Amino acid sequence: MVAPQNTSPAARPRLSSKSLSGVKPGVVVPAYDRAKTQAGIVHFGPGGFHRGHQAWYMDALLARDPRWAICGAELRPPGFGPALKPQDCLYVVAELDAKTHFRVVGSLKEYLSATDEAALIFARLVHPQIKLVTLTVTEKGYCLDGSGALDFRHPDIVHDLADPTKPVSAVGWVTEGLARRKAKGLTPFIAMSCDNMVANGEKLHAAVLAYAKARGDKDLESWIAGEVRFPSTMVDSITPAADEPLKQKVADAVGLRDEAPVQRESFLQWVVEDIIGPGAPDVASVGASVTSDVKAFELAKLRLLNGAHSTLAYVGLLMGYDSVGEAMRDERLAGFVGRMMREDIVPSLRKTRGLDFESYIADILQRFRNPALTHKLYQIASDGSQKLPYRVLATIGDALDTGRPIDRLAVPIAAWMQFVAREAKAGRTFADPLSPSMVKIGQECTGEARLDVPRFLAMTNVFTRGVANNQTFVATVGAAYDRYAAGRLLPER
Ligand code: CS2
Repeated sequence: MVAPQNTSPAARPRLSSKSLSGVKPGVVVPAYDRAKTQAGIVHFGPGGFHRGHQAWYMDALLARDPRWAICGAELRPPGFGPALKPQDCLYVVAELDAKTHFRVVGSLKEYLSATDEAALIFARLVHPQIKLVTLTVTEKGYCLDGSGALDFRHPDIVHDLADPTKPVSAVGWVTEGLARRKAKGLTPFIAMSCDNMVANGEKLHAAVLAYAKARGDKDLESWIAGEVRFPSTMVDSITPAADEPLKQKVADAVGLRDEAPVQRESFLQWVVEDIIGPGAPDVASVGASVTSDVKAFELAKLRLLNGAHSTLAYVGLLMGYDSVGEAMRDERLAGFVGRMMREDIVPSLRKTRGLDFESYIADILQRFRNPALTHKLYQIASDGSQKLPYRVLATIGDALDTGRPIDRLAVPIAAWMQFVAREAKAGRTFADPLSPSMVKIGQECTGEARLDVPRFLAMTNVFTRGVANNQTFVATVGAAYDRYAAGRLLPER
């Protein structure tokens, strides 16, 4: 009797430049000679989202322009370094959707650690071939306060201002990189945020300028103000964190073991502000949209898709669901989210060419129902204190300013508060930079809105004073909070 073949990933050869020719038929591999590519981009935060999104676009572009390989710079090592380096930074993107595709991406040329390889990262930042510096460091990675300005009390910024030549923050790295290019008489690189924040380019620009000013370097400050471009972007592709079942799926489909695969839906969108201009990679030639009106796309995506995601996360977890797909199978919850998008969020958005709200909403809800992807609600629930201001509270602010009802919009906020209370009382902490204060507030919760809600509203980095002191807001969130305690979170309609 023939022994069954051991198909566990461990039994497969490891993905690398050497083993690449051994991939199974149908698996797409880089359509260029990686040895002939040059790094033209330094990317801070080369995590799963970046490797399934921007690195994918660059992988396509490298087939016709070898100048746009990526040097990955990890600010929170080790990250994926230990998994990717033995694979020559090759990895598989699994597109899991109505159709399934597997592609080996080769655009990530290296993966450098900001703690052990800082000198190498600086050498790249001052290399004339490096034209673009991009970032996916999450909302918290910009060290901004509740108003969106650089937070000079943030420990990373305090650290960096004490010695700007040894930065730990993204703003510190970008500014020091620019300072060293200026000192060498080089043209600046373009600095481009690819994170889920409204006006992410303007925010990075303002943060870097404020930081340069605080360094007391007037010349650098005016050079940055005059010479450096900070285009805004909108980025979109649902990318659940990788897990062991994914590694097995990839090993079966590709025939090689990948310790750092990426899974995502087939939907992919990148909208880039047209100030990116000359000297930048031709991203439009590989499917990105370059436009002067990024803001309308950012607002729509952050409020409709990410706002709905955060609502499903907190309400879904409180209702005992584990994933987006599971929560969407609850027709009451899915119906509620659809109504909130159409009736409460769309009125806060600005129309623009190429964006039809009704079909956009229908597509988003369809994407949430993708049976091929398991997107954990806990993953989306992380960093709530950083995400809710852009995703829900800004929409509430607009509704309050224009007298529109906020009954539905208040639900994700009340759900977040109830989620914090539940988790804290269960002795759990939060994947959130404000976890210590959230745990304290959560543990003190009584279950009564009149006592608990004011404690949350005192979080000035989350709630603007305008919203926190608005009686309609306080009363409506309070009503939703107490409704949950009475066992019914969703409003009648
Ligand atoms: C999600 C996003 O984890 C989250 O907060 O809402 O990562 C979302 O999947 C992406 O923004 C989709 O483009």
